[in-house]
Amino acid sequence: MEIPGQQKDWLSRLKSGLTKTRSGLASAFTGQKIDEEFFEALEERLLLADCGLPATELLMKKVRDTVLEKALYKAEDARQVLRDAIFDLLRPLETNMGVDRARPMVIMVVGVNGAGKTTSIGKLANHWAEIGYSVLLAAGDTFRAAAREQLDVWAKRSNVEIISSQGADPSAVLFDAVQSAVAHYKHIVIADTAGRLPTQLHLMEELKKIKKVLNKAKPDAPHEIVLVVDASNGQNALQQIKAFDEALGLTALVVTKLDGTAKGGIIASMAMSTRVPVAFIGVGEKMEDLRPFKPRDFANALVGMDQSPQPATGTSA
Ligand SMILES: Nc1nc2c(ncn2[C@@H]2O[C@H](COP(=O)(O)OP(=O)(O)OP(=O)(O)O)[C@@H](O)[C@H]2O)c(=O)[nH]1
Ligand SMILES: [Mg+2]
Repeated sequence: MEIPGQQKDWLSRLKSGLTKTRSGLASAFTGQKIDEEFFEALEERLLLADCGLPATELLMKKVRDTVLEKALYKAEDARQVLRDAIFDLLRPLETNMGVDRARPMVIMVVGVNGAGKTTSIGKLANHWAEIGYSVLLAAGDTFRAAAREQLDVWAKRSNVEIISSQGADPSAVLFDAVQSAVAHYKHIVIADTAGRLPTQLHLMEELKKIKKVLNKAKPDAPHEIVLVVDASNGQNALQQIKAFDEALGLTALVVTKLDGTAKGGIIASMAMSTRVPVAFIGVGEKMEDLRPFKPRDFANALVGMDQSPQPATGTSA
């Protein structure tokens, strides 16, 4: 349950997190009127925000068509049209990671080095623990001592349990963690894994093995296979999604570091190129900076509007 104050706080965090991307886009709206120059500037800004060509073309067509259809002439009106078009585009990416559908719910987290896996796991553990779930963290990044320590800090901060073992095979640690969670009737297990590039084939094989082993520990696990992607990787993030999805069959994405980049349009690119939904987005390093992805709020924050999109704008065809 979301309490109104929290929601308001999150909206302002989201807005401030997306400042870099928004100010890039906003410069297209500085003129007064809609003319060819405006359309060209907007197209350029969408591309610079890393929306990618297919999404940019789709958004531009919707903006142009609606402007014509409604005989709009003020650049400011086009802002709302763009917002609605972005909302329509992002809507299919929304998902609800219901953590009540299994007990324990087993979530495997993967991604390239430094994407924000461990931090995001810490934030999620804290979020779920706060609302009353028992969470067990499983340190599947067994080779680096610092990696285990980092997860340990998050576990302590949120007062949740952690299972780790130095130098052990990651599959073995994660197997034990799931077994322990079953035995102790925990709600959620989150399995951290070491960062890796999709081109490191032996490490991708290791992830396939981990997936199999989790399934051995509990026949319907893993319930979620989550790829964490850093938004500032831009178009490269799309390659990561494709490669990890082919290897593992992803169920959801976490898109981090939207605050550190002017490339927040990358989520629009994702909408054109993947079927994997975005469960959470990260807009900062604080505990509260990771929250479920809501296309409506995201579209508003991206173009700098506060109100909700109106459904009858002619952009949903
Ligand atoms: N600004 C910002 N920084 C973030 C966000 N998410 C994670 N970070 C930072 O990104 C850095 C790397 O995060 P980690 O969680 O260690 O990344 P990782 O994927 O576990 O890294 P490896 O285990 O080394 O592969 C840390 O400094 C985090 O604080 C975010 O949404 N915004
Ligand atoms: Mg890590």
